[in-house]
Amino acid sequence: MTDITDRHTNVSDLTQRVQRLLADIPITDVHTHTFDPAMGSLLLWGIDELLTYHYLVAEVSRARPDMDIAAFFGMPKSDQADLIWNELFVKRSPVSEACRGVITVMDRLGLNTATDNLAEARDYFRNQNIGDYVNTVCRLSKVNDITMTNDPLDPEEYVCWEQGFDRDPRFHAALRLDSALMQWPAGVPRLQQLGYRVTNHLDDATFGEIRRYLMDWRRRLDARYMAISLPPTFRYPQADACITTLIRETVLPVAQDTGLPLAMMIGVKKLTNPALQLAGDSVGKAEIETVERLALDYPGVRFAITMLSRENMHELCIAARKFANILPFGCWWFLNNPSLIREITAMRLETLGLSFIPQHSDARVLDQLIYKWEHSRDIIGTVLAEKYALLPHAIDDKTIQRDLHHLFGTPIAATAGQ
Ligand code: HDL
Ligand code: ZN
Repeated sequence: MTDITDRHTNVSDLTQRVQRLLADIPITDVHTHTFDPAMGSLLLWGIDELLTYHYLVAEVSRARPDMDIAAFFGMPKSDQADLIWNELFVKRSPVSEACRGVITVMDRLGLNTATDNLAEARDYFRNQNIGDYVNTVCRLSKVNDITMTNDPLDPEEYVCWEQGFDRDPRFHAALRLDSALMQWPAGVPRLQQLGYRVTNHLDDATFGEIRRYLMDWRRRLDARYMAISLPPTFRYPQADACITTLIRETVLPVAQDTGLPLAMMIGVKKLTNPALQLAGDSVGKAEIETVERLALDYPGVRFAITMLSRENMHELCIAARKFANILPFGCWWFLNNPSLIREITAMRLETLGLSFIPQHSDARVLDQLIYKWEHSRDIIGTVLAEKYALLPHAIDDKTIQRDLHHLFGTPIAATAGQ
């Protein structure tokens, strides 16, 4: 048995080895809001997009409670960015995770982070072309496989798919279902515009047309999985809930027939503060029994699950121990912070071994891949090294690389039966 001093040396040695090896592991990012560069202005990048990320809008609304948020949203994006830079980075230290992320990106791009203005940063980005810049971001972030969030009902995105484009092999599609199915019948007019003969009535005819929509667009996007975000109040079974009926009658039959995984992101309270727009969503504790019942009733369906409440993450680990068709993934949104990534990763390794996907970036702005993955690799690699250090036998580099490839290199669809 190694004594405490040896153990500490062992941990720091193992941490250095894991981090060194992890730096060369190509990353698969299973959930982002980035887009293939061929999709034009849908892909957000650059300093003004980084600084007006909705996480920072929420934070500047706290720094400036006097500010008229509607007037803020009415400002040109560059003015919004200047205001956020001044309030959160110049007048205050950028210690929040979202602020630190911008600093990390700027620093890795060689930009001065101690500046009181954005002139140098804007000049840098003005001289970038998106094709080369995607390569720069993928090189710095080590991400080589990016899953988008795709919504054919979004008019701007629909045009891209209708016109067709040469796809960048690094960018993969996921068919997002929220606009079609949530707040039923809000999606009906758009589904009808795309030629699907749905009505407001939840009857077999409408179910059949929604299944046709899912099958058509799964194929057109070459989607890796279907995804939907759900409120903490989502329940299954729930006889009188539209969304539960629609998932049962349309999404799950398609998942069963095609083997396409279903990603369910559960626990978001949309527009708790509507004035903040995208920044106005909040979190609520969901019911884990709903996840367990779905996994029990649909053993042939692969459920990739992430939840927004810290308390739900432990329950999800235990549910995943009961059902191999539950795949926990990521530290989502309000959980994507160092203190919680550490806690969640440790509990997952302790309860699930390596049978989970530790992180996704949820990046909305391309450049965020740089910080979201650097910050997460740092923590996840360290927690894994601590677990290795508890084993009495030596762990060689090949073993560490095998485990890291498994944790960071497999897309949701490929992890079936891992
Ligand atoms: O529903 C989702 O996919 C969430 O990730 C939301 O897009 C959220 O606004 C977000 O960006 N979280 O990081
Ligand atoms: Zn997301």
